[in-house]
Amino acid sequence: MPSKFSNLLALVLVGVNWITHAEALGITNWLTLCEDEATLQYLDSRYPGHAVPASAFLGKRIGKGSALHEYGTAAFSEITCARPAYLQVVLRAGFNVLWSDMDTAWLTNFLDLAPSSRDVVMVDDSMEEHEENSGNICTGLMYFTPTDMVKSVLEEWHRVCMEDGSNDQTAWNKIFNAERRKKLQYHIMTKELYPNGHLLETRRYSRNDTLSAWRPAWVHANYRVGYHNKRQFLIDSSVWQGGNESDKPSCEVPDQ
Ligand SMILES: [Mn+2]
Repeated sequence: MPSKFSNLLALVLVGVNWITHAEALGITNWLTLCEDEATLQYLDSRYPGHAVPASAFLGKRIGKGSALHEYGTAAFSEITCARPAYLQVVLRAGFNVLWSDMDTAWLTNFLDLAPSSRDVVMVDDSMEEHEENSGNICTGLMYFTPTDMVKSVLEEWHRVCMEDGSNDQTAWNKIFNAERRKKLQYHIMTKELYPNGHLLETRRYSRNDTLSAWRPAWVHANYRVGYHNKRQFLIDSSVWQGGNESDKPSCEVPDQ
């Protein structure tokens, strides 16, 4: 039976799946943020120049050990609340920044579809028919422009996330729904193009189903936890290009 740690390391194959799809779309200007040493080494050896340790963004190590990946733990909160801090580094340097979870497969380049000249472009994570009404933004895909408004929102996002001990998505929706919605220039992508993982499952989506008129721009393996569940969902959706079990990291790098 594979160890728990081995299954955590195997999540890197879900990341490899994302990278394979992005490269197939001709996207080259991506960085993957690595929150543990084993993942960093594995991805750096295969995609030199693209793998960056989280500490390079934050100036310190955060979290420790396998608790990093366990939803609901304090270490997970620390990691998930770090997201606005990562984004701030890029925005302060004057660049637009697009965040994508790696438990996704891009079938179209988001930047070919997203409107420009918005503070933020987002996707919805609800089962509501109209994405504008849900109040449940998915923080797994967000595109920011470095405006003063955005920088101040991200500061608030980080503070509220840490204060509430919640996760990045709960904190984002709390501030977005409360007040920011009125001030931000935002756009929410249509659910037909950016459905969540639950909706995909409900519709039994498969990319190989040539009879289906439905052509989502991404597949997001959310609404399920862990390597095996996410990988199986991506296989069922006919978008798995993350390689075989035997490709997963074999050496376990202990935490410093
Ligand atoms: Mn995700």
